[in-house]
Amino acid sequence: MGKEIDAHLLLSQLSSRRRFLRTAAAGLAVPAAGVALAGCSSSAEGAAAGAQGMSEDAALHSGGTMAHAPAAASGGTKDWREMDRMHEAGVRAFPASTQGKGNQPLEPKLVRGAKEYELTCTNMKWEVEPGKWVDAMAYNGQVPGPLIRVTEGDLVRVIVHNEMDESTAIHWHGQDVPNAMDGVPFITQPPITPGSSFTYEFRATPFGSHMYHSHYNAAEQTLKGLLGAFIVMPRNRSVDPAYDEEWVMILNDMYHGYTINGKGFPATEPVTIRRGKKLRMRFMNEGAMIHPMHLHGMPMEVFARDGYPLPQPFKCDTLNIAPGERWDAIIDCNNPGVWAFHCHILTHAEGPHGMFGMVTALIVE
Ligand SMILES: [Cu+2]
Repeated sequence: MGKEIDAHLLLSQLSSRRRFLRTAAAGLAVPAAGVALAGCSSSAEGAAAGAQGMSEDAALHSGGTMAHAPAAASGGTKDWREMDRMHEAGVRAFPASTQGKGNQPLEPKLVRGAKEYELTCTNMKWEVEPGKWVDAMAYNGQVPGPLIRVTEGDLVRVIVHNEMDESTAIHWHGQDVPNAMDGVPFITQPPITPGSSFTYEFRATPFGSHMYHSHYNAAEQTLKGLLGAFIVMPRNRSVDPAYDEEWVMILNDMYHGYTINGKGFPATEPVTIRRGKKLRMRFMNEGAMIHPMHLHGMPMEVFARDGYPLPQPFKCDTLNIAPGERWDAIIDCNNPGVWAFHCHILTHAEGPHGMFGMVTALIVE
């Protein structure tokens, strides 16, 4: 079942851009996207901030986290036609292609009864939006790092090679590991120094949506990309609600702007799903700020927090995800269309120049 879901997810990810473009070419999706995505604009704020006279280039390529924030008007004349043009250009560019893709499933080797993985940490440049390259720190050249998926009770071995110019260590966030495997330098292990390696080994428990990330200079290392999803499938699959596809949505902020799975809008990736299917969301926040994720058009039924099933699932349309938290939800995809899916701290999502950062779309066909 896990394999099926993997293949499904991968397929949907690979084909979503193609399908989006195809329907757009047929003249179907673009008006729908325009309508759906325009629904979250805040024109008054935008107009006020538009008067700052920031150049389009500065707006599209600013990596700064606050560069898009609506600020007090500093004089000048707003040009609503120009604002409309920039808003439209952003939506038309979506989903924009960029180099590099994070969160790719990593296959283990079976070695001495363990699922063995290798992660290599490097400094690199990462294209977070079209043409915008940022300094990143990455596992296996991906931001977020590769997705590791195991089954509850599996013996997991991860060999970490540090090819960066500073030390590091990995914390297995949400896993009940032996103390020595917890990944906190000078508390549970020596740092993994430049050029050296360290091997983590533990049994995967508990099940659920978990994460791994640097616990050394983390405010820089994790926020620059040393993070990833660590998903533990339950041995008894009936503990999960039924679902057809899943969407791992990793949030990050600061150095790379506001990102979903390592990319900012319009380079974020939509998910396309058939009407009537159930989509499982695995939200993870690896950033330094809270991000209330808001889906248009359909509610989410939240059933687990930090991997632990809730005593009572609840419905919402905006789910606040704090740093370190994971939330699991089911979306009953019963409302066709292109639906904006974005952080509702609006300074993380939309400004006078249009949408940016933590914005993507759920496309129900
Ligand atoms: Cu946010």
